[in-house]
Amino acid sequence: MIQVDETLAASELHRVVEEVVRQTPVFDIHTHLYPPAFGGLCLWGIDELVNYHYLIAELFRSSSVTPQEFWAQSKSRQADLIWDALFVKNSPLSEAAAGVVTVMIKLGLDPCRPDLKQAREYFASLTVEQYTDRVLEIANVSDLVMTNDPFNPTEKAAWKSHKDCPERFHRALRMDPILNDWEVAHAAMAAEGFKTHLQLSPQISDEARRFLDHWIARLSPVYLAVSLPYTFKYPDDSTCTRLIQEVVIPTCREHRIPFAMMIGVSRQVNPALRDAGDSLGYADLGSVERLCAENPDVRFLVTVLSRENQHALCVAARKFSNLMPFGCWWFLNNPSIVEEITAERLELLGSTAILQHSDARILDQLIYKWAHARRAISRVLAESYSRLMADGYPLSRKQIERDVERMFSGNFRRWAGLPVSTGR
Ligand code: RAT
Ligand code: ZN
Repeated sequence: MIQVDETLAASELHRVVEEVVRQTPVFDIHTHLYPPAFGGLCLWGIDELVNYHYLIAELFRSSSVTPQEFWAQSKSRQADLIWDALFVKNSPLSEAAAGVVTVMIKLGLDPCRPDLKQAREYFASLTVEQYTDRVLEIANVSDLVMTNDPFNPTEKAAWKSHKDCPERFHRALRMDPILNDWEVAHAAMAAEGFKTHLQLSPQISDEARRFLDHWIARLSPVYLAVSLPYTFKYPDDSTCTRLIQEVVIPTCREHRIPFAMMIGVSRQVNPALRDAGDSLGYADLGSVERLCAENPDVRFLVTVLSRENQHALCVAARKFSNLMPFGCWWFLNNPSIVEEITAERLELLGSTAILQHSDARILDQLIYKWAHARRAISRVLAESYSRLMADGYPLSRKQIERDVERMFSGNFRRWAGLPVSTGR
C-alpha cells in the first residue's frame, strides 16, 4: 500500500493517475439537468437518451429519414428510428453514439439488441428519485449546476410553484435574451410588470437590474450566464455592450457573482434540425480581455466553442487572474479534442482551469460524459506528470489528488464563493 506522500515509482504513475481521477468527485459546472421535483423538465431514460439532439443530427446523415418525417413521430418512435440507424445498421463510432453504449453497459443493458425493449423495461422498473442517486453515484458527481432560464415559461412556472431544489443541484441564472435579443427580453419583463422599454435609458437599465435582482433572490445562482454568438464584440455601439456595462456587470459586482460567457455559437444554420441546427464560428477573444481589464473586481467564467480559440483563451487567462477558462463545450466534447485542450491548459495554466463540464441534458448522460472525460484527462495528466518524473521530480499521490481536486471542484468552488470541500 502506497503512503499518501510517498514518492511514486514511474511504473505506478498511470494506474495512480487513473485511480485518482476516477475517485475524485466532480462539481459539474454546466448542465441542463433538473431535480426530479421539476417533473417534465427532468429528462431521463432510454427514449430521452437516444433522442439527444447530437444524435438527431447524426440520424439524417445515416438514414433517408427527413427532419419533417422525424418531427412528425412520437418520442419513442423517434428513438426507434435513431436506434435502428445509428446502433443497428451502423456501429456507434461517433462520440454521442459511443456515449449511449457506455451508459447502457454501465447499467447492465445490452447495447447490441435490435430494439429498445430491454432498455425500456429496465427504466420502467425505476423511480426517477432512485435513478438520480444511482446516476450521480456512478458518475461520481457530487454537485452540478443547472441552467435556469427565467425566459422559459415552463421553468418560470416551476419556480413560481416553489419547487424545492436539493442542495447538490445548484442554480445558474441564464439570461440569453437580455444580451442577444433585447426586444424579446424587454417584452417578457414588461409582461411581468417591469417597466422596461425597447429604447434603452438609465431608468430602463435599472428596471432590467431589478429583474435580475428578483431572480437572484429566488434562485441564489452560482453565476449569471449567457451564450454569445461568435460575432460577439465588446465594446461596440450595440445594445449588448450597453446592457453588459449598465446591467450585467453592476449586478455581478453587487452580488459578487461570476459572469459566465459561452462564446462562439452560430444559431440555427439549419432550422429544420431544431436544437440540432446550431453551428459555430471563430470569435474575437480581445473582447474577453477588454472585459476582464475593465472589471478587475468581477470574476469571469469563459468557454469558447471554436477549437481555434482555445489557445487564445489560455493566453488571455495568463494575463487576467479574474478569468477562469472552463470545459470543452459541445462540439469540442470529443476525446481527441478534450485531450488537446486539456494538454494546452495544463501547459499554459497549470492546475488553474476547470477542465470539463458535462452539458448533460439527460440525467443518464452524466455517466458517459464523465467516464469519457475522465479517460481523456487521465491520459493527458499522466503524460504531464511523466515528463516531470523523467526529469527527476519526486511526485507523490497526494500532489496528484490535490491537483485533480482543484481542477474537478476546488477551482469552481473558490470562484463561486462556495465552501471548498475537504474531499473524501
Ligand atoms: O450542448 C448543447 O446541448 C447545446 O445545445 C447548448 O445547450 C449549449 O450547451 C448551451 O448551453 O447553449
Ligand atoms: Zn449547455
